[in-house]
Amino acid sequence: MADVPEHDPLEPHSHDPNPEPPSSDPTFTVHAPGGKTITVTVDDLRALPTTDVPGCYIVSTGHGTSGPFTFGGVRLLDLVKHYVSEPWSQTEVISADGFGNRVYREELEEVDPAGPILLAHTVDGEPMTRDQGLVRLIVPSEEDDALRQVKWVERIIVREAGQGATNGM
Ligand SMILES: Nc1nc2c(c(=O)[nH]1)N[C@H]1C(S)=C(S)[C@@H](COP(=O)(O)O)O[C@H]1N2
Ligand SMILES: [Mo]
Repeated sequence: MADVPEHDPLEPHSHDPNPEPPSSDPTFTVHAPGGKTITVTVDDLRALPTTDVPGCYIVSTGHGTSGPFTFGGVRLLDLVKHYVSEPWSQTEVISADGFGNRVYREELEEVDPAGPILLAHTVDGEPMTRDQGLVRLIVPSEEDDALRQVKWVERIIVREAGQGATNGM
């Protein structure tokens, strides 16, 4: 896509996982295409409809596979629909330690058989801890070294294709 850099740092790439939460605060921000920024707390997230996705694995060649887990949280599609009214076509989900993923609207609307993409706040029925990644992006279809399972989400930039980098990021 024209607005994505040739070497997109948000596409999955070989990566040494950071074991430590970069901060203790799980609050994150949503950046709408029009420039508006919304602050979202874990309580705000818990107040939205929750989806549970069973049978999720965190597959890492480096340190083995863990799971299966049942992750509970808000579908990323539901979050964007809740907070964004402008046209949009992709999101950038970025952690406080700089790790991140580009997630396209088509991936959110055409749900993979493995399950919908979530912003998880619950694991196996218990509140997720900050050490476990609160708030964590869960991409149930991903089996490539956990390169899309972004822990400690700090900001979600919602973009319309063709829109350049805005919001000062
Ligand atoms: N914020 C953040 N999320 C991340 C990473 C990271 O370095 N920072 N590493 C990824 C990688 S490469 C792996 S293997 C898993 C490790 O997740 P786990 O600690 O739940 O096993 O987190 C993924 N999510
Ligand atoms: Mo990994």
